[in-house]
Amino acid sequence: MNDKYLCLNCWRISHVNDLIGQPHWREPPDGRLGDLYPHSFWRQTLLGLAPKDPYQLAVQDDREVKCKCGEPMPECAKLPTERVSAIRIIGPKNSGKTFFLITMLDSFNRMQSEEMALRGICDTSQRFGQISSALLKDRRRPEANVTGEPYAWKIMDAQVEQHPMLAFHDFGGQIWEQVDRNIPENLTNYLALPGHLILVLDGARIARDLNLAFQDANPGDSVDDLSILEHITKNWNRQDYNNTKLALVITKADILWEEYPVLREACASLSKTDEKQEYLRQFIIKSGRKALVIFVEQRFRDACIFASSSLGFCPEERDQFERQPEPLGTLLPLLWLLDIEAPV
Ligand SMILES: Nc1nc2c(ncn2[C@@H]2O[C@H](COP(=O)(O)OP(=O)(O)O)[C@@H](O)[C@H]2O)c(=O)[nH]1
Ligand SMILES: [Mg+2]
Ligand SMILES: [Zn+2]
Repeated sequence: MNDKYLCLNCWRISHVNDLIGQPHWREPPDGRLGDLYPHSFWRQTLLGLAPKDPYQLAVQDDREVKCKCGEPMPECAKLPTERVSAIRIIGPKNSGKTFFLITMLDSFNRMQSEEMALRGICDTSQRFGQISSALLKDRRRPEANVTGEPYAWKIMDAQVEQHPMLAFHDFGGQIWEQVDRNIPENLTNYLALPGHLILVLDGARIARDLNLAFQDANPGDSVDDLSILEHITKNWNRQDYNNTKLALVITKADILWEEYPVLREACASLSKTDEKQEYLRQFIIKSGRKALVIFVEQRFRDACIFASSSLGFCPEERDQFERQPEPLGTLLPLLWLLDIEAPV
């Protein structure tokens, strides 16, 4: 049994054997020898009833099944495949990660595909449903959680067995400002998961960098996109880069597409043609991110630039958005990372 489990508390992936503690030997009141063996031993040998799954056996024997971090490992945390990889979304504070994820998943669920579905790991769907409906139903900004919440989904596909899972930890953006100090273990583990990356580039910040005045930008931000990427890849070797595709996603494209109509086109369809990619590349360079572009092109197995607007419009500064979000371009990066052709 090679089963692996994902701990949503610390983002560690563990082999089932590493989760199971020592048995509690049950000393029976009358000291019968038979009871010194775990229940499953007798069930298995005498009755042939016990399941062979080590997790099940451990539960039957009243053994603790827990992660190295100390949290109990629920059975729902079992991963579907042996070779685990995870797509992660990263980016600075306020860059639009949460909105992007909400609308990406919504678009995925609406996709006209009979074969594919997302399944939240453990209580992900329940928890994520709350922030998701805040935006999609109530048209409000979901409450930001300071400690950050972990979410993970399995990508189920009738055709392909080995899809990566989708993993997201909504870390508060401040975390990047202290990257050289103590990084919490869960962040370290999250960043060390094998798999592809979505790096979110804040369209509002790009607008500011291009001197298009925009109120929503956060002038206080000090951490740039490249620093985040450098931090994540600090201990990577050639092989790690070779295994990783990077989607660079310009969020909040609605702020930019009046001045730069190509960004609207980029939201609508995969701009994998050389010409469109070159335009987007030059656009990012023009915004002052040349070093980032060179870093990405030099190292990653494959990189592609995308634009997206989670809302589909530029909202007025209000508590409740004036319209229902009409996301554009939020699904394309995921389909590209999964090597799936976008449905036309
Ligand atoms: N114009 C526009 N603003 C957006 C869009 N997505 C997010 N925002 C704004 O950016 C803010 C931060 O987004 P959020 O997803 O919470 O950022 P996070 O900190 O990276 O998770 C939101 O409160 C919105 O005001 C978008 O598609 N268009
Ligand atoms: Mg967020
Ligand atoms: Zn753990």
